[in-house]
Amino acid sequence: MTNDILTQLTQVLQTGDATAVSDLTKLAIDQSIGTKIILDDGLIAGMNIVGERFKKHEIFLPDLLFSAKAFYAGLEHLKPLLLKEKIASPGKVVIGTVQGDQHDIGKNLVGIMLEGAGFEVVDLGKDVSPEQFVDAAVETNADVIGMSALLTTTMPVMKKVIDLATERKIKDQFKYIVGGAPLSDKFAKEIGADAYCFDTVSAVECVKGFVKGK
Ligand code: B1M
Repeated sequence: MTNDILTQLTQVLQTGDATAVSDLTKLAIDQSIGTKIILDDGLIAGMNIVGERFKKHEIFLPDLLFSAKAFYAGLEHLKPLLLKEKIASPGKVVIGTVQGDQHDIGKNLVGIMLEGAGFEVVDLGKDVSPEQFVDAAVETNADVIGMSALLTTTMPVMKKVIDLATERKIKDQFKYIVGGAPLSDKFAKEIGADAYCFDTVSAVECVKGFVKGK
C-alpha cells in the first residue's frame, strides 16, 4: 500500500497534475507514511525522474514548470509536519539561491528542514546577489550563510559572496555552506566555503556542528 501510493505520487508529479499530487500527499499522510519517506521516495524521487527525462529531451521546459508547481502542491501539506518535528538548536541562517539562478526547490527544502531543526531561517529567495547575502547576514547577525546553485553557470557567484565578505573583512563572522546538484566537496574547498552539503540532512548536520562550535 505504502509503495503503491508513493509510486503513484512519483507518476502524477511527472504529469504535472498538482491536484493529484496534493490529494496523494494528503492520502499518504493519512495512511501514516512517514513525512521524510513521502518527501524522499515520493516528491523528490518524482522530481529526479522529471530531471532525467528533461535531460534526454523526452520532456520540455513547460513540463518542468508544471512538475515544479505540482511538487509545491505536495510540499504544502508536508511543511507543517516537518516543522512540528522541531528540536531546539539556536542559531540563524541566511539562505538563498545565487544570482542568475531560479532553481529554488532544493533551497526551500533545506530552509524548511533547518526551521524544522529549530534554526531561525532568513530566506532571501532566488536570484540573490552577493551584496544581498552579505548585507542580510550582517543585518540579521546570522551564524551561517547558505547558498544554493543548480546551474554550472551560477556556481561562481558563491565565490563572489565569500570574496565580498573577505573584502569587507567580515568573512570570519560567518560560516558558509553551499549546496546544489552540480557542486562538490572539491568546489566548496576551492572557493573557501566551510562545507558542501549534499542534501537537507547534511545541511542540518553542518549547521548544527557550526553553531555548537561557536
Ligand atoms: Co532547470 N536545470 N533549468 N529548471 N532543472 C536543471 C538543474 C538541469 C540539471 C536539468 C538537466 O539538464 N538535466 C539543468 C542544469 C544543467 C547544468 O547547469 N549543469 C537545468 C537547466 C539547463 C535549466 C535552464 C537553463 C533551462 C532552459 O531555460 N533552457 C533554466 C535555467 C533558469 C535559471 O535558473 N536561470 C531552468 C529552469 C528550470 C525551471 C524554472 C523550469 C525549474 C525550476 C523551478 C524552481 O526551482 N522553482 C527547473 C527544474 C525543476 C529543474 C530540475 C528538473 C529539478 C531541480 C529540482 O528542483 N530538483 C533539474 C534537474 C535535476 O536536478 N534532476 C534542472 C529537486 C530538488 C529537491 O533537488 O535542487 O538538487 P536539488 O536540491 C537538493 C540538493 O542539491 C541539496 O539539497 C536538496 C535536497 O536534497 N541542496 C542543498 C540544494 N541546495 C542546497 C543548499 C544547501 C544545502 C543543500 O545549503 C545552503
